[in-house]
Amino acid sequence: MKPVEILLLFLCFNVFTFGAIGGPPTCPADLDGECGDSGEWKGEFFPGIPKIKYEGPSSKNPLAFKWYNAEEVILGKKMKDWFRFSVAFWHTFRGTGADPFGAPTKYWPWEDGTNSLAMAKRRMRANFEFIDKLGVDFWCFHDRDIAPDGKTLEESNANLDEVVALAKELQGSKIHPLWGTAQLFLHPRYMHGGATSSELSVYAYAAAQVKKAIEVTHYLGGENYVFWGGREGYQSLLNTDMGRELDHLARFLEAAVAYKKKIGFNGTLLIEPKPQEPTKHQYDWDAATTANFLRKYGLIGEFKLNIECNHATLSGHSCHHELETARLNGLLGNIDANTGDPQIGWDTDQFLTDIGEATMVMFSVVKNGGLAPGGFNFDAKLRRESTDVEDLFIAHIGGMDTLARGLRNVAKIIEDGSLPELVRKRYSSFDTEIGALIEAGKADFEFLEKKAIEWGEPKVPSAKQELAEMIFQLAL
Ligand code: XUL
Ligand code: CO
Repeated sequence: MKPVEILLLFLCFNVFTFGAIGGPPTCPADLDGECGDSGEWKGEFFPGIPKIKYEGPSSKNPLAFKWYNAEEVILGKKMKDWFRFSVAFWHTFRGTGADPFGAPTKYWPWEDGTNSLAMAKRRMRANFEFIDKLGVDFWCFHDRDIAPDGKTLEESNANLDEVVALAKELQGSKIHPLWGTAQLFLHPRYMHGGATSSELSVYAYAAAQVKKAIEVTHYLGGENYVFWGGREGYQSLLNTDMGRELDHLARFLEAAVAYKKKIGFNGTLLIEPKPQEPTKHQYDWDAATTANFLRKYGLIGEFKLNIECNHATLSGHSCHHELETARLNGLLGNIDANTGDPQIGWDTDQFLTDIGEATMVMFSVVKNGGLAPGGFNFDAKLRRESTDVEDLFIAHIGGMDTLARGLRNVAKIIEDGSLPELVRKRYSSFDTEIGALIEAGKADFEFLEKKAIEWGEPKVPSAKQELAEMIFQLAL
């Protein structure tokens, strides 16, 4: 082993060990931030970063919005109400830049290298300063991102309660979780899954963890609760009873619905489809698979979907396709706003920068009349090589501006009217008496055969795809 590899291994080991066992609250030794005896951070976490303002498209200021203007009304709604942007705690405050080949690259000034309760609280303060300066109203979290695991479930719950009490205080009346969730994938106990584990005691543990996560989401005024089944799937069908696992998943979700109602949590329950990673095959593969699962088990009225764009492309669809599938099934609840890389086959969780993609996304959102009580959660992270604190702001501003441009483009397309007209004309043969009979389910095969003989060979018009693409491009 080369010396540099030994050093990397040593660094990884240290980071993992600190993360796993926690430790006494300490202050960063080598940075300017002031730290009191209690481990509390004094002063700003993001000094020099102002409240981010709208400066318009001619601005060259990286710390200003060029397209997102929160109070501006577009298509009858304020931009902030179309988007309901949310910061993902796990990427922004727990992302280290580590990857399977390399040690962390990000050492934020307020981090002390521990997973202690004191550190969790300091991070929570950084979260709310970030949210305030960015000017958004929502945040999303996993239970174990925000508070350290304890030695027992009771201890983990007590840790969570302590951090959540601080979060509640820091939120004030304006900020809430867009959604909360339980982390059922990191701990080794979940290696076979949570709700679909072959081990009954793990099923029970997962249920207890979700119960608590729903409670704290409710306590914080969360508007939704997410189920992402990262390990609810399989690595091999040879050792898997898929039917039984799917039945267990349905029972688990039924119990979550019952508990939500019992405690008076009115937030929407969301399932977040993803085809694979970390398992070879996840049960919530894509929107259509998940809709079928919900229908089969009689859960369709109790859940909506959280569509993540990078998950959509991993399942071989576009984000727009997944959004439309969800919308047409009455299931579009929330968007995890990110994008992948066409050259990379895994979940890269990048901030969206493609204006064309953002415009397609906003088409679905506008057709859906918005997403509330859902919104856009930036389930997106800085690249490993982006290591300045200001990069956290620049990334979010870029993502917000990209989606804002998408919304403005959809408004232009709707106002111009030629694309909707092209689509209307394409199906206009059905806007007839016989078309109406077909659409009402009143045209049987004998009747249609008679018509086919009467009309002879159909004249089939052009689909005008290139014209549609030209109109779309003109709006970007
Ligand atoms: C993983 C992913 C998760 C969920 C919440 O790909 O998207 O962060 O959004 O567990
Ligand atoms: Co996600």
